[in-house]
Parts: sequence; C-alpha cells; structure tokens
Amino acid sequence: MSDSERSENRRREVDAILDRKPGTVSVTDLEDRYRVVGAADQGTYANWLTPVEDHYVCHRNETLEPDADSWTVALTGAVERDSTLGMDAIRDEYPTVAVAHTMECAGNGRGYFEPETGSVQWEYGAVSTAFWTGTPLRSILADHGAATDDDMWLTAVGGDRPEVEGENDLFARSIPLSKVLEDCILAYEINGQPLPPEHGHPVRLLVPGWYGVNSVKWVTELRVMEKMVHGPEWVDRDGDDYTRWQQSSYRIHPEGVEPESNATISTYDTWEQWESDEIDQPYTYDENVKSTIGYPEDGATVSPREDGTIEVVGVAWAGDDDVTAIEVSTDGGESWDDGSFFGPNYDCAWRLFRYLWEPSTGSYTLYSRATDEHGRRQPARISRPGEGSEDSEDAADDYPWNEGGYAENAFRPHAVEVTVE
Ligand SMILES: Nc1nc2c(c(=O)[nH]1)N[C@H]1C(S)=C(S)[C@@H](COP(=O)(O)O)O[C@H]1N2
Ligand SMILES: [Mo]
Repeated sequence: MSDSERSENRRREVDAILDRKPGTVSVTDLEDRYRVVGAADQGTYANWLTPVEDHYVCHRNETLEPDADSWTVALTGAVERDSTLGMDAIRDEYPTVAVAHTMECAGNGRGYFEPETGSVQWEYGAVSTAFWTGTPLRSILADHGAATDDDMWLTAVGGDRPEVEGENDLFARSIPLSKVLEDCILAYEINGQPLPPEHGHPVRLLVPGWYGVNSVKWVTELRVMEKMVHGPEWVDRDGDDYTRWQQSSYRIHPEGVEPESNATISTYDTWEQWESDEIDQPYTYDENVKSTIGYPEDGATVSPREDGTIEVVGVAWAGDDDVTAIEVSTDGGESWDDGSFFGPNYDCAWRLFRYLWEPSTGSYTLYSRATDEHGRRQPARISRPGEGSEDSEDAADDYPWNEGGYAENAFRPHAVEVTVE
C-alpha cells in the first residue's frame, strides 16, 4: 500500500469512528499512522462512567472488523493442553465478570512536552473509564493446566498487521503472570454492549489499571512463557520486529537511548521501576497517579450558586494502586486545599473528587494534584530534555521529559483558567 493510500485509509477510519462516537474529536498524529480519537471536552472528567460514545480510541494499524463466529484465540506455551477457543467457549464455559477500568494511553499528555516528541499529540483526552465484561484469564488458564509461577509471563498477540510492506511488527505484549492471574480478563463487552470494532471486537485482553497499550485488542494468541517477549519467539515470522511493542516502544527513557532488552523483570509498577536499580528504562505498565478537573472547564466563565459556592469536580486515579489524597489550588499553585472523594470506589478505576470553592469575582488558575497510596504525588511540571529530575532545583516537582512522551502526570499542564462573575 502506498503512503497516500495508507493515509487516506486512516482518515476514512478516523472519520467513521468519529461518526459513531460523537463525544470524541480527532487528535494530531505526527506519524500519520494511528487511529486516534480523544475526549471532546473536559466535561467528560466530571463523570465517573465514560459512555462508549465518549471513550478514547488508540491503535496503530488498520481497524479489524472480524466475524465473531469464526474468531478464535489460541492458547499456547506452558500449558498442559494447547487449545483454540471460539467465542462461544470464552463466553459460556467460564465465569463471567465485569471489571471497572480506567484506560489511559501511555502517551496521554504527550502534547504538553516541550520540545515536542513524535507521534500522537494527546493533551488530556486519552483517558476513560468503563465497565468491561468478560472471562477471567485465571479460569481459562487453570482449565488448561497452565503454569502459575509468579515470575512467568503471558504474551498476548493482536490480529492487526501493519499496512506498510516490509513491516511485520506483530502487536505483542507480555504481562506478568501474577497480574494476569489477579485480575486480567478476556473482554467482549464494554458498558454492557458488544465491543465496537475499534475497541477490539470480538475480544481483547483487559489489564485493569495499566496503560492502554497492555490491553491487546483483537487477541489471536495467548502464550504462557518463561520470559517476556524479547527474541524470535514467533518463529513463523521473519524478523523480530514484534518485540518492539515490548522492548523498544512504550519505554521511558531520555533522548537517544536505545532501551535495553530484558528477558524478565521483577518489578512491574511503572514508578517503582524508575526508582529501582534493576530497570533503567521503565516499561509502561501500571498508570502513574494523576488527576483532571472536569468542572469548571478551561476557559469557562462561571457564576457561584446562591450560597456563594462553586463545586469543582474532577477525577483522580493511580492505576492499580489506590489514590488516597486530592488537593485543589485556586491561586495558581500558591496554596492547596484538600478536596474529597465521592462516588464509586473500584480497584482499578478513577475516583470522582469535589472541592467546595467560595470565590469572589475575578480570574483564577485552578489545579488539582493527587497522591497515591505510596505517597507519590503528581509533580508540578515536565522537565526539559537532559534535566534529569535529580539535577533539577525542585527534583520532586519535575516529571522527566522522555523521548517517547510517556506516562506524563504533571499538574501544571492541566491548568484550568476560569473567570468568576
Ligand atoms: N492489537 C492492538 N491492540 C492495542 C493497540 C494496537 O495498536 N493494536 N493499541 C493499544 C493502545 S496504545 C491503547 S492506548 C489501547 C486503547 O484502547 P481503546 O482504543 O479501546 O481505548 O489499546 C491498545 N491495544
Ligand atoms: Mo496508547
């Protein structure tokens, strides 16, 4: 396929997705590759559940639209019994569960990096919360006599293929088996509806609380392995580009660094990897602590209610960790007050927060800042390249600029400017 055909394909697909999803807008992709749409407005973040119509979408290759009746998922590797599961078996032969999951693209906030990094220029819009229905992988693996050792891996492969001739990078992600056994599912519904094509119809892996890239859509194979994908494991394919999604892309590292390939790692939490001596270029696994104000929206003019208050509302999350504190500043970060959480409280989904504000008329800059159960708090800003957070004046308040623009969680880029009348 020529570049212009591919580009046209992409535009046509994005337009079709936008038609189905009126709550989303298209987002700039400097690579002109990804099928991406993001939340249309900040008001999305004043609600706990994201309707499918508003849920962001992100994948690289052509959207698959397969027939569910003939779709199969191969289970291979360290299992007593290999098998090929059809959708009926996945639905009917195992327990059904629903999990709440805040899906965030590892590139959410990349558009705030200066200087600019490549790829999709997301601002705040690549995070959404939904209920995903499916089959616990634990049940399927147990039924096939799969190994259960904590330090093993499950690699999921997507059915999508690059449109570019000569590229054969299989979309393959390896998830530690401990996480898989804890709460991962093969999902076939979102918010009680069958998965739309762009969300991975008929079935995808869902890794609760971890960056979106781990939740492989259109799953065709699940392989139980001793190591994460790092070499030519898929011998039927020439070349080993499929390791890129595991070993090169979606890793956090400074400019010009080629991430080291690891056969296995023992620390999965994204931030913990950053702090550990074991991993120099963290894999984007669980989501960093972060928050977004949903009301009032940036640029709005608002009036207090009769009692003189305005309720600031937003969402805060910390991957599969708990978010334990939320602070709000209405004076551009000079002072902070505690907000409070309310509404649903699920393990791997964001929490709504509110803060009762009694402003006089004027212009204000609002920020929100969340802290997770490990005491990790959102930093203020994104550093410049080369200014490692350790050298900076206010190290704890810098998020490290990184070449891929991943896992950003600084609060200043999320400033909300409001006028109170
Ligand atoms: N097979 C496949 N799965 C994929 C991708 C992809 O390109 N191919 N993109 C990933 C990325 S980067 C993200 S952020 C999430 C987005 O899921 P959503 O579109 O359902 O929100 O899907 C992930 N799963
Ligand atoms: Mo993503």
